[in-house]
Amino acid sequence: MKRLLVAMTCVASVTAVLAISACGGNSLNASSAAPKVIIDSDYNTLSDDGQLGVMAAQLQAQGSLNVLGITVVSGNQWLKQGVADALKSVERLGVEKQIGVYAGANYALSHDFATIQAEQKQFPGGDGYLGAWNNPEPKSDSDLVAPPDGFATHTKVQSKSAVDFIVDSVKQNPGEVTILAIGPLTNIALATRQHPEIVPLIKQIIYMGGAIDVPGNTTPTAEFNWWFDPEAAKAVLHLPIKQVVIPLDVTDTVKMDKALYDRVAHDPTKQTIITQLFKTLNGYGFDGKNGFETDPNYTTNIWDTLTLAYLMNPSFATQTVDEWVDVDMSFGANDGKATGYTSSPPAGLQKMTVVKRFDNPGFFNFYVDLLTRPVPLTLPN
Ligand SMILES: [Ca+2]
Repeated sequence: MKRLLVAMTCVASVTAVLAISACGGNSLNASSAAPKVIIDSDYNTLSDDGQLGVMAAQLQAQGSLNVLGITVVSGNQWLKQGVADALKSVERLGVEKQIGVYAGANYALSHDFATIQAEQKQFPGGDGYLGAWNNPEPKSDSDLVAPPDGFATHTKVQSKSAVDFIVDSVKQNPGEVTILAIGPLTNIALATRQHPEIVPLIKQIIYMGGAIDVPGNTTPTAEFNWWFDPEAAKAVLHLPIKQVVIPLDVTDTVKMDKALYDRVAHDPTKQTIITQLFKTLNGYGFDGKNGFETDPNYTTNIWDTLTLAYLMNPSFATQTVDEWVDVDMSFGANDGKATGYTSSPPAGLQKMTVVKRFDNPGFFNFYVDLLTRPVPLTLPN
């Protein structure tokens, strides 16, 4: 039934995604069947969160998706920097009047830096990536780093908080809102804690998070998003909401290599500000030295972007497991570690769909297509 509905929105198959103009055209208006989403993100200019933002805006422009707003949380970067990057992102894309940016939580519920330092000292390992905690917290706008093409010039953060926006949006669209949870889960935990009446009204949550049957990244056992705020992750995982997990188990098998990078960065017929920024920000790696432009064998995950692909077309997932998923928040060696139970789960857990493998070639076509379309977009108010 669900597949049928998706088919009617012209994104039924991988190939159909590439033939949108034949069935949807550039209608510029999200149709009533278009999924309504909140992108809850530790946003950045054009790493995986920012890439998802571009892809979602393009889907909105063709009428296939209705992005209600972007709610920002600290994670990859501090909240203030994430908000600045998100504001520029929507302005750059020309969707600043349609997609508002809402500021959320600046700190995890209880996983503070003193705890993190103690954990790192006592239980060393992992990739050393602590996201926002790797950098000083910006205290004012003068501490922010401008995107390569400058800060937003006229787009302001919404006055409503991320938590209030999530609560109000869910109440206004009961049973219709999907949350793409592509950062730490602090905003969602706070919204559902303060307004538990929204829980049965949320359609589904699709996470990028967790490392279930594979090693972690930030620590030997924990994936970054759930590690950053394990208390929030545990709270949200326990909510009786339809949930889909895109963990490291699958994102580790969907890597961008030089050939895929080149399809976005170096197609001479499709150069845009997005493809230029993609090259600037991904071609030289996180350290500005090691990336696709300097090392032909370089690879990277494109984690969050899989959540949007799954929403638009669940058949991108070629292998899934239905299991109960929990996360450790003991502030010990396994803080933020995800565990999947295929039977006999502890009390209070929800069974959810865990994606294990993806249709990589199909997904890569979807990814390249949406990242190389013309910008800026022209959308109606
Ligand atoms: Ca993210």
